[in-house]
Amino acid sequence: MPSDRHPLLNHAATQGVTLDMQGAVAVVQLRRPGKRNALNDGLVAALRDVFQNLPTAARAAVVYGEGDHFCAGLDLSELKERDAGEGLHHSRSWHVALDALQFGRVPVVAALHGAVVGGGLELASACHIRVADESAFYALPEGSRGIFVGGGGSVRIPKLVGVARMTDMMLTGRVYNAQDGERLGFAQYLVPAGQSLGKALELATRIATNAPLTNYALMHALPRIAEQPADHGFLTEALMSSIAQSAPEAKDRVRAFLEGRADKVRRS
Ligand code: 1HE
Repeated sequence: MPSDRHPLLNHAATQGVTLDMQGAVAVVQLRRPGKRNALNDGLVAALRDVFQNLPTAARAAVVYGEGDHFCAGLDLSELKERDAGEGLHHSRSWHVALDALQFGRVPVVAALHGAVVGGGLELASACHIRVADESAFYALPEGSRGIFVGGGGSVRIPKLVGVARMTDMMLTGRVYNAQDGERLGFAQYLVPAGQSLGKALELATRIATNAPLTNYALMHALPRIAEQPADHGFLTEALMSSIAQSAPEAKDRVRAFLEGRADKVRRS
């Protein structure tokens, strides 16, 4: 066990979220397969705690689900007794947890398989990269359950696939398969069944070798620049790029290329 492990990570494990380090990659697993990794309050709080307290050695992370499905979304058994005020705070608690993931210290790669539905799709959409295997399918059953997304999905999912497609999914119960999901932007990578975790680990291991300030800029500056008016965006970009290039690591990497010690970009 790493010496900098936060006690909350041990508590998270009792709530169904475990964290293991594989080199510089934090591997986060949802472990509630009997309920298809449906997210109850304990699990959402555990996700928040894990991403707020990643070991300092982590330079990238992977999230995946145990069993046949990534995540069945909100645990519907917790919904029935909630009044409007409690529902508001419940939704905000998801926002805090998924913000901790999206705007934390390291880029997060989701390894998707089986159901990626409802709050499961909201969780996946908070990750920086999504790798799906051929068993993955995407849906927003909230529409059929008489509710609305509450885990940030109305903000994040249209950024992946557009407002029109999300509206259609919620109005009609439309389900997208893995092939269509990759074509439309739910996932950036599609791999054979059973290989999403391996591919996600491979990508995260590569991401972990980037300069930390480059990863920080991509996680924290890029999405905010996308929300800014162009003239604000250009200024934010200039500030971020000047900070990134001033780091000693950037100087070393550029020097390595100029001295023929770094990889060239090659055709894929
Ligand atoms: C659950 C949940 C859940 C499964 N809450 N218990 N999400 C949904 O509307 C999706 C609901 N789930 C499903 O459509 C299916 O379960 C799956 C397609 C994901 C998987 O099917 P399958 O055949 O592998 O499993 P199953 O037999 O349906 O479920 C196994 C058990 O998990 C069963 O409980 P059991 O005690 O009878 O064994 C299910 O009741 C339970 N289970 N999914 C509670 N979601 C922040 S707002 C977000 C809003 C939403 O996410 S709404 C969408 C909720």
